[in-house]
Amino acid sequence: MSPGYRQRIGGRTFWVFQQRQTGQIAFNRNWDDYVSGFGNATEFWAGLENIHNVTATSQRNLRVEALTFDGGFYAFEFLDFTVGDSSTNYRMNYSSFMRVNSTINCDFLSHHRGQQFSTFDRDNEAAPYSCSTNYGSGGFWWSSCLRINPNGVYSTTLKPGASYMASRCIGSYKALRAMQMMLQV
Ligand SMILES: [Ca+2]
Repeated sequence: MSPGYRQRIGGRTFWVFQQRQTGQIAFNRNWDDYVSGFGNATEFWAGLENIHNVTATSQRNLRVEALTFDGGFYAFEFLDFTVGDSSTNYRMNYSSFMRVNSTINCDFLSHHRGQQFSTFDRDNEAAPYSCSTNYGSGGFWWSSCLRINPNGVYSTTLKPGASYMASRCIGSYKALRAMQMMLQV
């Protein structure tokens, strides 16, 4: 598994806990993999236990960056992001979307706020079917079901579809070329 890494952006330091840019690592993983983490230096999920631990001592700013196949760059930030421990199924919360630090005014995470984590083998969301199974088999804080799919299927070309690594906020669910999720530390 990968422990993620730290990077500087505009004078701030972020711990990158999710990164995808080639598709060489499959993200259709089970609960245990999402808890402990998986991947290599370029493609990884650092694990819910690690993400929980980083937000357990202090609320963090979440930053999500995305690149599109036509050269677009997007960034989104969220204030006071936390992930609970295993007894909550790693429930996710945040206080507000930070428009000032985001490239566009679109909060894809509000739909997911307060949700437990779910994977294809652990359904903790309210849809009468598995959101994970229906949308690419990745793990996420699925609601019923999504506005963003960071751990969805990686496509090497621009294709439409919510099963891909895609968001409603970016071209209305078109496969993205790269994505990072990180916490300010
Ligand atoms: Ca369900």
